[in-house]
Amino acid sequence: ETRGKPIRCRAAVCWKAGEPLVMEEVMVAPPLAGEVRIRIICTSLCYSDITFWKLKDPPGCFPRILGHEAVGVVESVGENVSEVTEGDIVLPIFLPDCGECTDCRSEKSNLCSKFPFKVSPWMPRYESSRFTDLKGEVLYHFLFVSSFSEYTVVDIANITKIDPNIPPNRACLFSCGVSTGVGAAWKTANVEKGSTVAIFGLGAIGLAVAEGARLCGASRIIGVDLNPDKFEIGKKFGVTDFVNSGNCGNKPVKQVIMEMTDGGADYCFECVGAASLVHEAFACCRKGWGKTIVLGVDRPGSMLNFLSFDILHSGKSLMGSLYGGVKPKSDIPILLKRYMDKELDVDKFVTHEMRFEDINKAFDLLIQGKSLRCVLWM
Ligand code: CXF
Ligand code: ZN
Repeated sequence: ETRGKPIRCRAAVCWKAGEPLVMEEVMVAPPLAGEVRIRIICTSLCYSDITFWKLKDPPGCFPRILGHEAVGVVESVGENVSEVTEGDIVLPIFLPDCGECTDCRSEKSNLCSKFPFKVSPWMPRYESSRFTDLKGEVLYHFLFVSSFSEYTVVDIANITKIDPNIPPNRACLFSCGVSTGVGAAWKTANVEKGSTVAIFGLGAIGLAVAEGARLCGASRIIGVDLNPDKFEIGKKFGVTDFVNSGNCGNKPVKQVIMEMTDGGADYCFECVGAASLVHEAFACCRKGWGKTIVLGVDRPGSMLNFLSFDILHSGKSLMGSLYGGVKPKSDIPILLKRYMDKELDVDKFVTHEMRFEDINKAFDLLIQGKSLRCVLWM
């Protein structure tokens, strides 16, 4: 019986930017009111974990427990929590969904205003940590999830209860990457049947956009990447055409795509997190109705600059998409049902599975571009 007591367990702690994680014994405090303590079943790595692990400028918060793509089982709940109970299978999700504010009640937004999303080192409701090391020093949270730990505490606004029959090594992908990419095509862009889509960057997010665009009935899905191996990989995700941006002769990518699409793609997705690629994507979408969706996570402080004429005279839209526009509590069950009905295929994202203690190997694979998703079993 652990309810109400601190739990001692293993976590992979990042002590300093860019250094290998260290398996440590840590203490996880019981959940406060509105919070839930969960035992992580499995967690996968998302490139945002690497981005914040590497972060030197501006400096990140360390020591920190990273990880935000996971599935777990509720161990205990704090006061005022009735939405889930002990034993429920849940996804912790970095984007809060309070269900009550104007934005959560609107179909048009997934950006909660009661608990605004931010990259904070704390819990969302109390600006404090539930983690300490055995000396009593505070360990920081990450994206309100911190799943690189056998136990973590998550706000109820960041929890979605799921069908316990879904295999955990697939369910965890919906906690970030798959939902972000599929959602960007489905919810943010609202890709229509017969559309032409161009995807810049065929990592897991770009490939999830392809999967989403395929589900929406897009007739052409153009993948743009520097790595020629991505074409064969992309085909499995519905990519119909490939542009090798490192080898277009002396033609700019913009010209190649303009020619391929006779005037530009209906929807362009930036899935890398590079300002120059946002400009390239915007240039490749069709005047009048083209939409460019920004999904990539750039360094904090990075800027975009557009000629006002290029906005005014083109009639194009530029949109940001956090978590693919997906509303965690209401849209995740829809996506999971489409997975269970075998419409949405996520198996092909899982390129590796290993034990939690091998987490540094999983980091290396993702950094080297050798994995899409590596699932770690606790
Ligand atoms: C990202 C979204 C933008 C801020 C950092 C985290 N989400 C998930 O990887
Ligand atoms: Zn992520």
